[in-house]
Amino acid sequence: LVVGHEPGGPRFSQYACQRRTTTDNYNVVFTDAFEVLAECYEFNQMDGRCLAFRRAASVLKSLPRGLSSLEETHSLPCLGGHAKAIIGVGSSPKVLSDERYQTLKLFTSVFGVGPKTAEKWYRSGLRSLDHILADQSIQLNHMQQNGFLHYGDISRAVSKAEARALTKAIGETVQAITPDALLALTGGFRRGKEFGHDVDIIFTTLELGMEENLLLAVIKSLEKQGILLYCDYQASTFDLTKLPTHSFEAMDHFAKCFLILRLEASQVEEGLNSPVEDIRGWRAVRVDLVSPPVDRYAFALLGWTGSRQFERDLRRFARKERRMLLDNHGLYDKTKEEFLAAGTEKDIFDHLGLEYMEPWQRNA
Ligand code: TTP
Ligand code: MN
Ligand code: MN
Ligand code: MN
Repeated sequence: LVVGHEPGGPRFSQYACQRRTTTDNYNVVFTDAFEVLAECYEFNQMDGRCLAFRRAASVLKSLPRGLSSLEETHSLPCLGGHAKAIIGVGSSPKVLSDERYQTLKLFTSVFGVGPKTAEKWYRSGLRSLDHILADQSIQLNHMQQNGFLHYGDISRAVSKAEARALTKAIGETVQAITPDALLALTGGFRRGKEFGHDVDIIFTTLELGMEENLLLAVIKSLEKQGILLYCDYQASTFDLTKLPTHSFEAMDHFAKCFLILRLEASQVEEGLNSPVEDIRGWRAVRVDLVSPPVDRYAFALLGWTGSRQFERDLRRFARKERRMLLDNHGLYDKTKEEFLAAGTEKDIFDHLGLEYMEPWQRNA
């Protein structure tokens, strides 16, 4: 592998936002191994190591071909000794067969179950989903109840055709409420992924301040259409005077909802992604809707398009290289002591002095 330098920037920057990363991953064996380890460190709350392996995976995802020798890793950033050892041996991580890892992975696969709850259940000796459902002492919250209720459907991947059908349905619902709206399919599908775990859609009103009402009206309409299986609505806590947050992991403050929707097989040209559900005639799908004020639309769209690693590095790049603070709400220049406005994602890249990356190049 020849590590060259493209004009206009380093090909292998330490920042994911300076590497063009498509969905073609030629090092999936290694990146899978790294991501398993990252997840394992996450379960053990070892955030530094977790991030190190996520970064290492992200670098390999940006390579134009598969690694064929350990020497090739020497010119790459973000690959620590541990990561190189794994590439050298080429073995899959031992934690894969670890009972704790497997159980925490299983528990967190339920919608509404995070690492903390999974850990608590694991410590009390529970090892399977049936154990949890049979345990009278466990109080599941509404979200978790629905996670279990629709587990089979929502643990199966959502196809691009299914995402398109849902975008059409939501688009028509929005249109019926207000013809003046902006709407986009975001998340992994905007990055060109063939499959995802949910469908992320962003929309807003052209009239500033009406966006939250639009989201509430959409939810009401979905309920009326009989396709709303579950809704966790989070009202806006957006405060336009606040500086962008330092922590990436925190959720943004826009009005949003985490839904489970009913998708009819007849809505999807290619049919549903699963034979069983196709015979039944419908499936449940996880859908996220977010409705930012129109003047923040570009920031929110950039933030919700991901990938998570791409977003983390955009923020880190802004902070470390530009003395700027970026999050889903805005961009603040600490030197000029002012917010920088943006009407498009391109404006944000321009403010940061970064070459524009298309959504399909953000699969870091
Ligand atoms: P996800 O839907 O979790 O991830 P994804 O679409 O990249 O992949 P998948 O196919 O597994 O669904 O999140 C999409 C983006 O949304 C991600 O970059 C993080 C961002 N996001 C926010 O910025 N704020 C939020 O409150 C939430 C819930 C997500
Ligand atoms: Mn998604
Ligand atoms: Mn995801
Ligand atoms: Mn999502």
